[in-house]
Amino acid sequence: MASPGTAIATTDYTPTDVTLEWRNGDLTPKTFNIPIVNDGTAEAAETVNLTLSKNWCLGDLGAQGTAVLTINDGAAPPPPPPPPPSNGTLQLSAATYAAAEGAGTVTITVTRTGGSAGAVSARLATSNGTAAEAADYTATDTFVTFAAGDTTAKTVTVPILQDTTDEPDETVNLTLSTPTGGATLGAQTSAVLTITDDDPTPAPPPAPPAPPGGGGGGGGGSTNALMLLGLAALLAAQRARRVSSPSAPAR
Ligand SMILES: [Ca+2]
Ligand SMILES: [Ca+2]
Ligand SMILES: [Ca+2]
Repeated sequence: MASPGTAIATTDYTPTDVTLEWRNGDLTPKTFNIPIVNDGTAEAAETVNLTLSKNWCLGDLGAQGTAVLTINDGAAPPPPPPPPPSNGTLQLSAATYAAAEGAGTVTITVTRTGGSAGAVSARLATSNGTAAEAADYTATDTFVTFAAGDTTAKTVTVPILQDTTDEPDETVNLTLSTPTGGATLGAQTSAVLTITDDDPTPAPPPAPPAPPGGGGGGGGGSTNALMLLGLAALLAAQRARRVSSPSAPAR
């Protein structure tokens, strides 16, 4: 006889209760079928209890009077194999960084995504763009490391050097390379750091003085005043001559 374990009669199997009969002298094993029902539901394996009981006979039941039938679910697809552990992808957090010339330092960030298996690292190095190492910034070349299981972003500090020169904004190239420990590099392996100048543009030099005598037209007011004074002196002299002429002694 089949009775429910965790399986449900009719839903998971057809209830079965059969009588097995051996005639006198018959030693052949007997079989019977229990119909299994596919309910189309994804579920755990279920059980049906089988019990052998004595109906009418002269013989005795053996020790194995019960058994458990396990119905494995046929609806659930096999679980996908677990993905292989990933050691992660390392890359810069941005394509551009910026810092004022007087900032002192700028912080560059490296991220680890997509996995954290094992300890990994990658090399971050600076190189001259239009900025000059030692004059505008301090060259930096270091390995950024992540411990096993560590996905916290890491930072690298690049020193920025102040000066008093008025100049255009300058650039430093940042490059992430040489992944170790099974890590891979992401798309953002290079970036540009811009150092913005903070020095004022010098005042233009004073205009050169106008040449003496004037070149015509553009003479200043002082020149005109000198000319007027000269003219006045000339007129005064002529008037003096006219006054003195009639008083000359007659011949
Ligand atoms: Ca500079
Ligand atoms: Ca400066
Ligand atoms: Ca400067």
